[in-house]
Amino acid sequence: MLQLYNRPTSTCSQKVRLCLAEKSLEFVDLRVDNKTNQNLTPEYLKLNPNGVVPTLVHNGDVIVDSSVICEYLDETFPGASLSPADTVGRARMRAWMRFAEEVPTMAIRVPSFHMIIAQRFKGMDEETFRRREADVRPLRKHFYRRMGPHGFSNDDVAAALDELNLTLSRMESMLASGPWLLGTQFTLADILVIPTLDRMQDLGLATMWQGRYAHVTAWWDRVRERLSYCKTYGPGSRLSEAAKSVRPLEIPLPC
Ligand SMILES: N[C@@H](CCC(=O)N[C@@H](CS)C(=O)NCC(=O)O)C(=O)O
Repeated sequence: MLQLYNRPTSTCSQKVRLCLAEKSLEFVDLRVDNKTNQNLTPEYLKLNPNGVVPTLVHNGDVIVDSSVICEYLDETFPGASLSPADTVGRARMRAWMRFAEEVPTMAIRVPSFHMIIAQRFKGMDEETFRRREADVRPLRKHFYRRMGPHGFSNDDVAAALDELNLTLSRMESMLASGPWLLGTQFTLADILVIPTLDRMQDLGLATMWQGRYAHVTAWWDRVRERLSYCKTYGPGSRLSEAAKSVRPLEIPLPC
């Protein structure tokens, strides 16, 4: 039995949900609500000491970290393979996966929190924010402290947008020999960046690729035709759905 502790709006959870859908795997969908800090309960921290989603439990074995979970699912279950058959291809895929974790996955958090999530903390003083929201998080304490109750600085937002732009330009080069990031096969390399682009679209940042990166634009159209995309991005999967408003950026988009 596969059990996935996750949140449908979480980009890291979405990577695994996309992977499960691509492999046509059934799973028990266990929702972890971060607004009420369910990811920080002693029970959940026993499963995932980082206090983050997603966490997979497969027949009692606990697997954490979305990229690791995706590779685990692909290796463990038959069906369409999401990894190249040769070792060089797999090495290239893993190099892109590391890049995806280090650059766009980190970067997209900044506008997401700044434009939507930080609204939750409006009116909270710095000391209460640190005590209640930041310092309780094993892995995200300093990220939350850097943001504070008011959102990120314009410099932090600009740096994040610059990294998202770097990601798009790398994708554009790779997709010149597409249709997918590693060529003819749809792989975990594609899966790992889909949630970043979907979030960018949700935040109104799709103009960072539309009309600028033709291969990325065509790739995004192909991605959205996949059944796994439709299954992952149903109602309740977008941050903007539950937001009172989306805070506009005070800086220009990189060009
Ligand atoms: N490297 C981890 C990171 C997971 C992660 O940061 N998850 C976010 C949601 S996308 C989370 O649960 N954050 C909890 C929080 O903000 O306290 C993975 O890929 O699974």
